Amino acid sequence: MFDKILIANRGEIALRVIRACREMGIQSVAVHSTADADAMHVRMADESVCIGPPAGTQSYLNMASIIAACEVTGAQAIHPGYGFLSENANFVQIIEDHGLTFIGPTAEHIRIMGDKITAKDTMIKLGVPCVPGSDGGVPDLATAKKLGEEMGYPVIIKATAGGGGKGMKVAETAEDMEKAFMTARAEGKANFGNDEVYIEKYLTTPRHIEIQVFGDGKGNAVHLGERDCSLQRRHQKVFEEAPGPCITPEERARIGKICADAMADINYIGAGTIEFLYENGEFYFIEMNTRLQVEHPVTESIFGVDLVREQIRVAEGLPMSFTQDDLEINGHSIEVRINAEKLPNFTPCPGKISQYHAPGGLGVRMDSALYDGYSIPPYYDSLIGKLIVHGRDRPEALARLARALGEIIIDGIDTSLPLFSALLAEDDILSGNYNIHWLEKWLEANMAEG
Ligand code: MV4
Repeated sequence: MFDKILIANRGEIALRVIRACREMGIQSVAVHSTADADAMHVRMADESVCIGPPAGTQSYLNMASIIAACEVTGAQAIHPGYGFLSENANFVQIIEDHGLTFIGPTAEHIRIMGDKITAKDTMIKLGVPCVPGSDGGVPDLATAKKLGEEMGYPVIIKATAGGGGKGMKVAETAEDMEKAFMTARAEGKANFGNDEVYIEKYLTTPRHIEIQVFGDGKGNAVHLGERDCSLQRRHQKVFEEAPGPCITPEERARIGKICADAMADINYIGAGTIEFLYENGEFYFIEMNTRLQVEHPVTESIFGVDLVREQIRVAEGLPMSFTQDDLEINGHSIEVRINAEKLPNFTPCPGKISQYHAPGGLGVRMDSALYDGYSIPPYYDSLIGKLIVHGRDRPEALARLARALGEIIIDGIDTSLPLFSALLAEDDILSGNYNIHWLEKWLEANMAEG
């Protein structure tokens, strides 16, 4: 059993892991940059180690410093949180070479899912439904044009190493193909050092539905239903909920079993998310994330499980503390991401928090590393908190969200909070009638970006 875990992250997710460690009687080690000496994760952990200057590349991404911090403190395992080194197969390899344990999937699974062509190929073989498209990579423009004719336009060209919307171009017609193909290639090369691309039928109005999976690495795996994360701006999620407002229990059971069986087949270990586009009652796999996600609390709320605790258990070689039959959905949960950003342009807005008051009461969870007088440094992601509400049903969760938004005080900086109150006045949000394009269209109509 681990008696000390190092958390290779900062902010709310570092607190999330420290809390799980404390409940399990495990000591926690925080690492931090010089800019984060006063951060809450440093205060809350049992020990802390400074691992470098402010820039993420020199601190939270600095593998040598993080390994050294383990050796100095005697930590036996590393939890990567999300972002930073959480999906870096080389990091996992280095951790294992030092006789330490990575709390997450194997380097091999991270590598497979990190390359989207390999991921899709793997999922097809495992019986997971995918978006119709090219069989693997598309070598040249002539092949791309031929595929476009065969599949029918619109199609989408994606870089196999892509992410965050980079290296992804839609061709509405044959005339668009040359530019779309060349641009996707060039973006793949420039951003990820990989110019391999593949082609898919472009789905015009899907929802983003993702299935939470969890494996013990020994051939046992479960699913914990879906999250609807369709409300995004520039590929950043803004509002997430579980269960999905448009998914029936039968659909959930069917796609959930397909995902759990696939993960059992490959001996997947730990938490994973299988992303789908959902249109006209069909699920189409697009990619898999081999980490704990930002929005995991909505799943925790409706299933009453602690996913970080389970990650630590399976990393120790213990079984998961539940089986598929134990998992039952209770009510509805919604998360909103609170960013240090100024509307209407979502400009990053770091600075000093003059006053912070977290909302509370029944069904309200606020995951944040803020405190009165804290200065948000300008070097990292603008996420400063997640408000997660839970109710017996969706209307109750929405009412709690509105109530909790009224209680929050974050003074001294601008935040994305006003957006959420505005969204709660929209019939489409109240009825769950939205797809991946809804938020961008709404922002265009209501925010008049300056
Ligand atoms: C698509 C798609 C439509 N058809 N693939 C965006 C980022 C990456 N995760 C996959 N993405 C998309 N892939 C096909 N075949 C539309 C998107 C997409 C999107 C997906 C999920 C959430 C928001 C989105 C916003 C724009 C485009």
